[in-house]
Amino acid sequence: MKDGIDKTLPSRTRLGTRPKGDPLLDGCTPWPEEFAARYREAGHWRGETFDRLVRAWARAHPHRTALVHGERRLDRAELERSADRVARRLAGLGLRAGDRVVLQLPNVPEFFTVFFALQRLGAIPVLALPLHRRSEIAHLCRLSQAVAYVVPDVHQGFDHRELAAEVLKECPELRHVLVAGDPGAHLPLDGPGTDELPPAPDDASEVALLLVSGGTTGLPKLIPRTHDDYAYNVRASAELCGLGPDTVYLAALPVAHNFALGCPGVLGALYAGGTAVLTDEPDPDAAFALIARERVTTTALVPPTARMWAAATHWGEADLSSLRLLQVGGARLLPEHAAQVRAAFGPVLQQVFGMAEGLLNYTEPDAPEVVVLHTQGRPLSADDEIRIVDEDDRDVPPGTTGRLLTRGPYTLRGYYRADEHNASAFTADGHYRTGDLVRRTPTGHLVVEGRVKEQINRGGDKVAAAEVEEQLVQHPAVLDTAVVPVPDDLLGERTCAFVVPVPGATAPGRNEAAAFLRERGLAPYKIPDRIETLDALPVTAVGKTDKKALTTLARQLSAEGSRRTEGNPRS
Ligand code: OOB
Repeated sequence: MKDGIDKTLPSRTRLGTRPKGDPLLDGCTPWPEEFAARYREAGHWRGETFDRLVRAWARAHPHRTALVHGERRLDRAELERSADRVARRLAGLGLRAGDRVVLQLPNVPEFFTVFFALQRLGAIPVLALPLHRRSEIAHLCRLSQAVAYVVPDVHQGFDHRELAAEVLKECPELRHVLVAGDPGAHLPLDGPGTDELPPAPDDASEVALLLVSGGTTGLPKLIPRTHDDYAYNVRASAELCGLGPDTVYLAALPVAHNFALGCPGVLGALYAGGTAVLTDEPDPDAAFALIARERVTTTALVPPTARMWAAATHWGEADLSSLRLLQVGGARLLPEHAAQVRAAFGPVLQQVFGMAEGLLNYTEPDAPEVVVLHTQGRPLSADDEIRIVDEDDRDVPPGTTGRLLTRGPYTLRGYYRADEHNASAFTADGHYRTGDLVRRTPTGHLVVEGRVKEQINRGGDKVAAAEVEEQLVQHPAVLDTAVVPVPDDLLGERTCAFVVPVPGATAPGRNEAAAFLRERGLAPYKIPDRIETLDALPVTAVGKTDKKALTTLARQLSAEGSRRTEGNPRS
């Protein structure tokens, strides 16, 4: 062993130290060696693997509470033991280092026991969101060639075992479905395993997890995150946010999402020696009771939930005095809404502008009020490189709005197995094109002004227009379609689909379109909120669908719709 790298282990998932031309987890793009060396020298990349981390946490404070869920409490030693048990179970089923496993669990302790079990084996979790359905899951299984899929039994009224049965039919490489809870026709997560585990892989430059991108094209993309880069993401976030042993982090957003997982999230709380409380009920009644009971210090919300919480402080009597940091991100928080949240909770508000692809921006916990209300924060790392450019990739003058490009020690260099998409999603010198329109203030804080990517941000849930269009056009009565955002008071945006019917046919209405898309297995938040019928889609001078014109039209129709509703409250 040299530099913590066990040369006897398969090297196919190593990143960063790879000799030229040696494919890692095939389909990943390593950081060029000069960058990897710089990030190590700077102390960002420390060779920590998540398996070593969970063991170190258990050794340092075995009886400190790691996870709380309802009445269940797991201390750090129990977390490590449960992860080992699941690792032996998975190894007994034949899982090996480098295998991919689609992990679709809600905010329950099993998410982390499975996550760390996979880290123990060097297998790679693909973090599906709880609301993903057949369309997304089958795609993620195929793309990652997953050998196993881990689900809850029933979650929020939805039977994931039935979903898994459908996915199994579509994905021949999927060998096992494991259920946390009543397994039905599948395998229980708790079950017999092997006695002996192989040595844990120890190369931190390997891929530790695959995150799902919000997407802009037809199907979701996967984002490889290495141990080195993600551990840095978590550690630097925890430091900036002032987390420590007294931190009690409430995960009210899905922990499969980067924000609640690692920014600093549950992993940051554990890293700092604190505790994470898991819940799937972000509504103020349930969450406020949990905050009071567990003396929660830190949590992360999307803007619509933050506004609901702020409104609820006016009539609730819960004791929220333990709260020291309220992170809001995932979608634009308007200054007036930021002011409402700050007025309701005090100077604990932090804006976070982040992405699963990497780059994170935070307003500092001690930032002046004007910065917290009016900006989306400053890049986390001194080595985050930011460029703000025009459509020809030329830098815009300081303070001007432009397209945000970035590269750095925790920002991907390429999506997983997506060569063609990568050619346009990155510049030749490795900057990721975020698709966001930003400007930079003299203090270096970014203000998000809009975006150029064809994505609708439904209160933090990302909807790729192209993905919905590709599904909707399969409807027998739909000739053509285009999906655009419409402004919404609560969610910021909702989706509007324009449809052109096949000649002689009647275009589907909203209910029929929704039923059709559900039947095709699309996640519920991607189902269009409005459907409008047109004879033809407007086109630009070069013959492309004119999304700008459609966005304006959708805005007008929705404003007219709400005026009509105001005039006739029963309509
Ligand atoms: C977070 O990650 P994703 O991958 O779901 O979405 C990233 C995109 C950004 O490119 C941007 O378009 C939008 O979401 N976004 C914001 C924002 N935060 C994210 N737009 C305006 N204001 C903000 N504060 O959403 C995410 C990941 C880690 C931490 C926080 C959010």
